[in-house]
Amino acid sequence: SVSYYDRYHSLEDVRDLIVSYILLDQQDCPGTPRHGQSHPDWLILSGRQERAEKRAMWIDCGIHAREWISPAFCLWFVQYSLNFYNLNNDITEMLNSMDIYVLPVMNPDGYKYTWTTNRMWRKNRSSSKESNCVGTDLNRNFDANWCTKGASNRPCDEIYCGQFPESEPEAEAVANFLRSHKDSVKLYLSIHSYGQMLLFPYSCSNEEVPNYAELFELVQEAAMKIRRYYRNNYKYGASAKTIYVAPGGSDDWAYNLGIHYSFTFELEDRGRYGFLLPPSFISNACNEALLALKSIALRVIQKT
Ligand code: 0X9
Ligand code: ZN
Repeated sequence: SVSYYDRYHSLEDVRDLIVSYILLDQQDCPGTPRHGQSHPDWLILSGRQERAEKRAMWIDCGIHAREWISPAFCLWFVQYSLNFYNLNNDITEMLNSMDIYVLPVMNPDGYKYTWTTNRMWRKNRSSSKESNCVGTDLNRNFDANWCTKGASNRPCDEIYCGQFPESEPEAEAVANFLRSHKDSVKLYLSIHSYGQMLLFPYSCSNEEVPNYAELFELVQEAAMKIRRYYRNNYKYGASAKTIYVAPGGSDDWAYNLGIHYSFTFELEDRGRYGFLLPPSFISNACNEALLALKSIALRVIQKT
């Protein structure tokens, strides 16, 4: 009776729901488009309270519609948390030290569209009177050097930045949430595919962030663990140099808001299947990203 996308506050509430959802294994389309409803829905994972002012981390998945491994990762992570809390030391420490906000699909209308109509759709599904073309790239719609080089002001383009920063309800809702939780949220993570990269700001300029060395060490260590445990290579570094210059991204915006541990992961693969990653790859892709996430989050807990 309660929708999966409703907010949950305790691990027990969601266990059955999440487990059955994961078992769908991409055979069915989770989530429904919510036309007319402006807020994406997240869930909160929370363990035992260890100190008065509990820290938090934020993970969003599915900014880009066709990157199906991304929502799968958010759900994988939720299921892992539910199953291994109090069994695995890392996840137990993470959940006891931080509330974890998980947004499984930031772009539900676009995601739905990739299941019904066009598997390669990237943007959301917003329309305007100015153009016949549909959709804004949500990862160009945040207020970080908005709509400069690496984004487009043409509504028909794949990297259309929208009419103004946070013009899209999905981006605005996430930005509002983070603005109102910025004191507790220490770690921001956005999950994309593909390319196998662990990225940190900036992407919106070639400038180095003040804690570049620290962020570099974090992604380097995470990539090293993936190499060691899964024999898979991930590139790592500042986005502008590692992938490309692109303004208006959520990671850069969150960084500038004051969340100085801000990352974007590009999950498997490196291009063989690309966005069409077969279901048989889900477990490996998610497990290696989970390893990277745990590695980074535990370090951030030590530092904050
Ligand atoms: O271009 C993007 O938005 C991301 N790559 S993707 O292929 N998944 O579209 C990279 C995001 C890196 N960070 C920023 N551009 N801020
Ligand atoms: Zn993406």
